[in-house]
Amino acid sequence: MTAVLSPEAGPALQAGPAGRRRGRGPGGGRVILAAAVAGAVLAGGLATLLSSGATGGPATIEIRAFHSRFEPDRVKVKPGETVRFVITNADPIDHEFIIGPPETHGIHERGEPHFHTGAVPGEVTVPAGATVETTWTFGASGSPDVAYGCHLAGHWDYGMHGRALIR
Ligand SMILES: [Cu+2]
Repeated sequence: MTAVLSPEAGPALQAGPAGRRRGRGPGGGRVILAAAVAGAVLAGGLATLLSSGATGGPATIEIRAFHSRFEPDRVKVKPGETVRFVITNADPIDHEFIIGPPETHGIHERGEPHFHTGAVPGEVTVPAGATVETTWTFGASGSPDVAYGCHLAGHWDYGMHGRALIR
């Protein structure tokens, strides 16, 4: 996905303590982000569903934001499944967790408000150090996989996104 970065969306990036390290940023003015995430180690791998709602509630998938990546960056869900995503931000800067179709990510990447109260399912702000949850219902069998990511300036391009594979 091509990113169009919002020039005014950057302040949250500059709160990190790692600004003394310099690295290659996704854009000329984004070196602070690159510094904050330099040395990130991507755990990768497929998540397992932590619980499948024995009481009829939604399955839960835990996601960690760390070094401006999501861990895991691949999760597997069932067609039509409603999943409760519990996102913990282990970084010293805020992030957001947005899950949805490509149109949704396009809107957010273009700079729609970067603060999300959770009123919109699948769209939450995850403040530094906080754990936030949101619920998303996936499409029926045969639906395209669904991406999740953070659209704070430079984050998506850096690699702060993942995919929910509907299998
Ligand atoms: Cu982010």
